[in-house]
Amino acid sequence: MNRTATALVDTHCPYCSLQCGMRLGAAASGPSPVEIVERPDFPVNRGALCGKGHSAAAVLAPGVRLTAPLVRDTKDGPLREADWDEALDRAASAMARTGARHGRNAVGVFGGGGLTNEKAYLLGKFARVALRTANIDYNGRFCMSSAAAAHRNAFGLDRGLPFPLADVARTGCLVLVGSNLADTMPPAVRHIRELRDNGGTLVVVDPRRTRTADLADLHLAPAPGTDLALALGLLHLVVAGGHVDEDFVASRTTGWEAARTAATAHWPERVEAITGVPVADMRRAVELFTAAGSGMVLTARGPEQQSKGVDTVGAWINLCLATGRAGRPFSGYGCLTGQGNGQGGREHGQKADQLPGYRSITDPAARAHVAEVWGVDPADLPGPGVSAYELLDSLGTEGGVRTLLLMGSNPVVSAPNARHVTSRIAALDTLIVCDVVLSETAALADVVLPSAQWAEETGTMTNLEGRVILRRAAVPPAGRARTDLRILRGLAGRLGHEKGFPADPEEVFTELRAASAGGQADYSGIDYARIEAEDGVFWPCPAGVGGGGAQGPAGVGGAVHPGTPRLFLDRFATPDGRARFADVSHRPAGEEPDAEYPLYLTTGRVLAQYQSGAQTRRTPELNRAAPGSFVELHPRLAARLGVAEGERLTLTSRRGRATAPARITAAIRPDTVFMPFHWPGEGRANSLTHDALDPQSRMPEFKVCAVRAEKAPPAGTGTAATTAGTVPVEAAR
Ligand SMILES: Nc1nc2c(c(=O)[nH]1)N[C@H]1C(S)=C(S)[C@@H](COP(=O)(O)OP(=O)(O)OC[C@H]3O[C@@H](n4cnc5c(=O)[nH]c(N)nc54)[C@H](O)[C@@H]3O)O[C@H]1N2
Ligand SMILES: Nc1nc2c(c(=O)[nH]1)N[C@H]1C(S)=C(S)[C@@H](COP(=O)(O)OP(=O)(O)OC[C@H]3O[C@@H](n4cnc5c(=O)[nH]c(N)nc54)[C@H](O)[C@@H]3O)O[C@H]1N2
Ligand code: SF4
Ligand SMILES: [Mo]
Repeated sequence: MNRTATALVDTHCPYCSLQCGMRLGAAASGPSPVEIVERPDFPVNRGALCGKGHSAAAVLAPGVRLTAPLVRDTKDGPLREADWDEALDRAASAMARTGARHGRNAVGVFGGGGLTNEKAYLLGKFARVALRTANIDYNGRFCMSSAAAAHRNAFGLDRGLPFPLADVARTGCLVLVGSNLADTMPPAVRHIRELRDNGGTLVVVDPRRTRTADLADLHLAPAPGTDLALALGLLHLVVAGGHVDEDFVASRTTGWEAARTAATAHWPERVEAITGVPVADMRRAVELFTAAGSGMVLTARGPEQQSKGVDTVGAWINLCLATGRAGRPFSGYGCLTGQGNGQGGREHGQKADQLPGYRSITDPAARAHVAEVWGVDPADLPGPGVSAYELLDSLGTEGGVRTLLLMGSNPVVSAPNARHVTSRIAALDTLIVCDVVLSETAALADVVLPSAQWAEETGTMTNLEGRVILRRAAVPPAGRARTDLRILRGLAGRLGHEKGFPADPEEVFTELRAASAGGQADYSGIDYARIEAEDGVFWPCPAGVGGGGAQGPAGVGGAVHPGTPRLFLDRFATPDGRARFADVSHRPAGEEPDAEYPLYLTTGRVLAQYQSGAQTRRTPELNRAAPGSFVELHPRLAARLGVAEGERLTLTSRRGRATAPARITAAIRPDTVFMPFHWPGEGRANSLTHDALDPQSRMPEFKVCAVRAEKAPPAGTGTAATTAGTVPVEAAR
């Protein structure tokens, strides 16, 4: 098949939630069929791409990606190539067998926030209609579920940013809490530079002085897991300083009295003792935030990936509400979503408790609506299943999931307490993985189905702004790879559902529009042509009144809904239109340092690697920039441990060990060490992390656990810590 792109195709990056616009042309040479060129017109990135976006074409090369289905004949045998019929037959019969033997909920589905809306939608439908299992969840639970829950608690609606990203440049003061966007969303930095040019100020809250913190007027460095106390302390100072916007609180909110009382109990000296942030810095932060007429607080994974992430985000929202910095132009709270489709991926049904259109699976009216679109009896739709970590924790157990279909995640590297998760995966009767590459998790599968990716297929994504955008196929899938939609159709057909699983993305999108119509995330007024014409459309966007309905072309015959770039300006999405304060108080992390494990471990990302690294560790240019794991630590701690720059350090937690070279920097608190989580093997950060979950969002506490550190012998001396159960990339290729 000819894999040369003929015309220039406008599309978006395969990686993070900015979904930077880019243009694909035919590659003049090299293993990849396409070349990435600049697309200056897309408003989010205005032509800029980070190194990951620039180098994304590398993963299209046939030598890098999977090109044929693989199966394993015995549990311990090797993977071998198979034809599609054999691979799909095996996968479908394993699902049917497990369902018949152990009940429908013993078949599980685990999705990903990188999947297109069409894939996420069809995967949810596949679980509920073809498998009829309750047990579907996805890696977005690891990503921003705490912010999602806090959003819904406060505003009645969950969309990452309630305004376009470019609005950031026009606020008075931006507070970034636990976001290192200079590394994780580099093109966003230009909006921050513009903010500074416009006279706005930036406050960054991060236990490390990151490249993002270097851009700030003020950097607060709380101990990991103490943001809740910090936000309450700031609110205390807002009250004490007379900065409460009484009119706003009275006319547009509820619950202020309880929130104020909780803040009163978090006086500044108490908060300094908990967080380590000096009272003077807290005062300065409040001054900056209240000085201008507008302000924004944006959170990312720092405060969210905590066992109290929902309460923590709630406390930051309280700060916005008390000061009237919400529901007004260039003010508000937002969450910087993470994965390419972290937003849309959770709106259309891969989350355990949700149906398409951000509907609740326990709401009878929602069930009736979606069941009608799907042509099934509402009573046949399963109820809510368990959350991502709980699903992984149940694998292979009595009453748990015995056969798992995994699409778009690599939990061997990215799940908390990964040694345990890897052993649970090994206990499955059957693991079926759809992936682009042979990830560490795919390497453990019984059936591996090679999926089309990004430039090889068409589909929509919803970026961090709630902007629905379109990726267009530029080349056919490499080798025998197939789109995930086609894979789902193949599996559904074998499970007796010949109809209802179209493989054409536009057809799936049309059905998604109907399923979402009337829901909170209403896409019914959006279609592919409109997205292309308008550089994306912001949801909610209901179909035109009196038009062809959700099934017809968007808006035909009625007023065309313009989409909703800015939410909440008139009212919040709660029943009474008012935002709700959260009644929250500080509490410790699930695991705090003690005599045996005296240090905080926190984890996160580096610029040149993406997530579990499945894609970016296969990109030579990125591996040169970020070749492996490391442990960041303060010079004082390094001196105490007797470790020099580049020497190997072993971290031990109650769950496992990890070893990586020391990177010594005064930019981190002396009581805290940091590891990026992109690598498997002995440098795997998630061998250490804690599986404490937030009680409401079920988000794991990736950002806080307790470890001890010891200097390790040089590599190759045979006594270094090893990590059982992982497959090095080389071996897995
Ligand atoms: N290069 C790169 N970019 C990415 C990704 C990637 O893997 N690599 N992944 C994408 C995805 S899915 C996501 S979710 C986003 C994540 O984007 P970010 O949230 O920006 O990334 P992280 O590095 O996980 O965490 C951000 C910061 O939180 C800080 N932090 C740690 N503990 C705490 C704490 O207790 N409180 C506070 N306030 N801060 C804390 C860390 O020091 C870190 O600098 O990035 C997206 N973009
Ligand atoms: N310690 C620690 N751990 C963390 C975090 C942290 O901050 N610290 N962050 C967490 C967060 S925020 C996230 S989002 C998770 C992410 O971690 P993962 O869920 O592992 O995400 P990825 O590494 O992006 O894995 C996506 C997989 O899907 C494949 N893929 C890509 N596109 C497609 C497609 O279209 N179809 C199919 N079938 N497959 C595709 C990729 O090749 C890859 O193997 O990690 C979490 N883990
Ligand atoms: S910032 Fe995100 S979307 Fe933009 S090029 Fe980099 S990885 Fe891609
Ligand atoms: Mo994420």
